[in-house]
Amino acid sequence: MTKTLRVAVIGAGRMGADHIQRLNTRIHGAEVAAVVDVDFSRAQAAIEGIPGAVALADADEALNNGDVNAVLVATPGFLHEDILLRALARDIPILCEKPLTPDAETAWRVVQAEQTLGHQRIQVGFMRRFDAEYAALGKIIRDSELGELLMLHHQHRNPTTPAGFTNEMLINDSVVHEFDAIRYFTGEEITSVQVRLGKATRNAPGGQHDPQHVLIETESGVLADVEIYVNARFGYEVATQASFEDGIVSIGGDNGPFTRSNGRWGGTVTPGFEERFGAAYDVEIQSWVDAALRGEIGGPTAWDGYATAACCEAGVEAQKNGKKVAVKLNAKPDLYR
Ligand code: ISE
Repeated sequence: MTKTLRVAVIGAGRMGADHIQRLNTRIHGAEVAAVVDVDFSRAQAAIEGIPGAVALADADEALNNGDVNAVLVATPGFLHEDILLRALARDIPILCEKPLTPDAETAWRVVQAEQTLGHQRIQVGFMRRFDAEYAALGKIIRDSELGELLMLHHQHRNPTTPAGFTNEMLINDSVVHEFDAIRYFTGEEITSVQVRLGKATRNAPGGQHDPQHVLIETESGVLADVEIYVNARFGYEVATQASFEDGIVSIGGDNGPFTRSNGRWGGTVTPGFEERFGAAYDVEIQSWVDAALRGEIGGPTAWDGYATAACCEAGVEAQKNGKKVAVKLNAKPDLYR
């Protein structure tokens, strides 16, 4: 049995570079064996100081490298399908950053390929499931501690958007996290999505309507709403308030340190998602590694990636027509039951 994962990280951009540092310094049972980036100098910079790691310019080279026995995919989503199908053909553990793929049709092809393989190899990088407060709220829901869950109110605010962040990306890149969180909290599929476009900020780049209000329904009728506001300027905030029959639970506020000094009170706002979810990423990657060493996966599946891609597709249609759009899902294969 494999004792150590020798990981090829494909994509050394913002998220890839973060995971390379994590694997190299904080994660047990895994090492960075190779880093691949189309920008070869970026791959070279990423392996600096990592003994035994090689920089490569091509994903195939990494997958055919005998020293590699696992892969972490952190390229832009439109490149995922091809890499995932090749990695599945090698039958090695895969951690794929979200989204699984950018649309339901390609995500379904990945699900089918894994089904043909006959066992689960892909874990999708929905890190919020590994955040301590998310996990605590999930437990309150599953244990029915406060009766039935009735509604979820989500706030998802980013300080600014990177260049090239399109209007569709408010759904595909950002609200995709809430689609996964709602499915995780309720244990149900999402049945419809509606997007309302109200008054917009002058601070959004051309082409983006910001903020947007997303209304979501699940199979049992839990209603959820998301304020997605990606040019909010003040900092980063991902928070949820859950309404139950017997109480209200809030998670995700900035909790301190809270200081009173010099005639003022307050604390600092979290600057970005790396700081907000740094600990969750560590737990997520450790969970992937531990499970992979046992021949399992340790988090969201390719089915979760497919189901959220279908929600995104409905969400982007709803952005355009303002209507409540039904989420279309194929039947869930036995592999994911
Ligand atoms: C980014 O890709 C993320 O995954 C962040 O968690 C999210 O807050 C942001 O909106 C996305 O662009």
